Amino acid sequence: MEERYYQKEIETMPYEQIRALQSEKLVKQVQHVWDNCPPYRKLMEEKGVTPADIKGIDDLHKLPFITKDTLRETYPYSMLAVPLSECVRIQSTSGTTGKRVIAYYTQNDVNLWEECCARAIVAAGGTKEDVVQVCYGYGLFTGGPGLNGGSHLVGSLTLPMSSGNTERQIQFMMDLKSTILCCTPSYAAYIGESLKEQGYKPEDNSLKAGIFGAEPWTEEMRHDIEASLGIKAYDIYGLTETSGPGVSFECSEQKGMHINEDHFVAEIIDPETGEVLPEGSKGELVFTSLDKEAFPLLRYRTRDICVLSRKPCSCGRTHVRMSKPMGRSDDMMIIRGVNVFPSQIEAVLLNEGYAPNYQIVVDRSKNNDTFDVYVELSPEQFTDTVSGITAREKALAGAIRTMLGIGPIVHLVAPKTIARSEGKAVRVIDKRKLHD
Ligand code: DLL
Repeated sequence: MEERYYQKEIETMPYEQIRALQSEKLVKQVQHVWDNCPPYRKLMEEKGVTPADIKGIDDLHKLPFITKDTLRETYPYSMLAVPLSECVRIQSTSGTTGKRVIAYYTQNDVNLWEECCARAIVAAGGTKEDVVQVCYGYGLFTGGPGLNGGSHLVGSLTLPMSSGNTERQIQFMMDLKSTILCCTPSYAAYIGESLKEQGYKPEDNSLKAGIFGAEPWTEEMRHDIEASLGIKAYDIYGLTETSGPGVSFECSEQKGMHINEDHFVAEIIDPETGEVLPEGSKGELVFTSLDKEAFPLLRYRTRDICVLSRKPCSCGRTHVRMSKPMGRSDDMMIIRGVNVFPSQIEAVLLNEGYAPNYQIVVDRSKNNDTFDVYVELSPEQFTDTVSGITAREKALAGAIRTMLGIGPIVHLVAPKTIARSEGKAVRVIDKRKLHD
């Protein structure tokens, strides 16, 4: 199949030209942030850097990092760098109230974000003849809105399904002959299983491709999904802080995701020292957004661990490729596509009158994440009847669902039965094998 591009000139631009473009944009972006974003100006001042020190991309390492904590501390307006009246949209990460990160967008920011998603859709074979079924969540999560906007730009017929209601997903998929499916890989696997349960064979649907991301997934899972749906499955990456999905995406070669380097500069750093590592090293991914107006993060530490490669790609795209994220340098888990911090669960426990003696166990069964929370009862609570305990388990699961958007199975256990550790408490047991 001949490779197609959404913006060929940019996507296949020679490396030297991309770097020149990045340098030009970086100088302007640093000035914009210095002039309009007091929290970042303060960070620059603390590091003794001014816009005059940044003459191009080679000076990037002089700038201070931004972390999720920086963003939380400055909630709710955080790194906003334009008047609110210039903003047309917010999106937000999941998180404890008051600790969410809110990302702001001008109309231009939305346009560029949607273009990135359009590049991903075209790389997966999308055209205006396609029917794109978007079953990422809509709302504050960026998955639905991002792919929805990209699909519009490509001119495809867009089905804004959002996630859930699998029966309806399947009905629309069959009746409207969807050709491209966009959702988390775990939901894609679930849809595949549901189709099989309903007696459909992979060739009964019209799907040709899937664009799956927002959570880690293995090559093995890719093969399972491809076999169950009869499609080619493409990876897509992004995060709310950098606008959402479409920061990088897979092409037909499927050996890493091309980062849209006209908009984002990627660096790999040592998560302990912050030192920039050479190409090919494994480390924490850091992004600088070159064009974002409202929320222009410079050197944002993603906490995702991966490797960058500049090896030429057979698809003709010249933009650097990132490996699938291989882990995180913080304690965030992604369960059924939702970002979960143990501290959020702890906050619910304390709020509901439990002591913070708990353990979270995550596993994967039939391509679906399982999520169990074991919580110790206090000796007073332990005198409850069995039915009383069952009711408490349900109530606690409900409270956690309200906080996270996904519910665990809660197991209330006898006092002092969760192993104590001498050092850091082992709060999370993640049994999923997500990396080869
Ligand atoms: O997950 C944006 C997105 C939506 C990406 C739809 C792709 C598709 P957040 O909720 O802010 O944004 O979560 C960002 O999710 O730092 C990674 O740890 C993880 N992540 C995102 N894409 C992938 C992927 C969206 N393809 C966090 N593979 C990131 C592995 C991913 N992890």
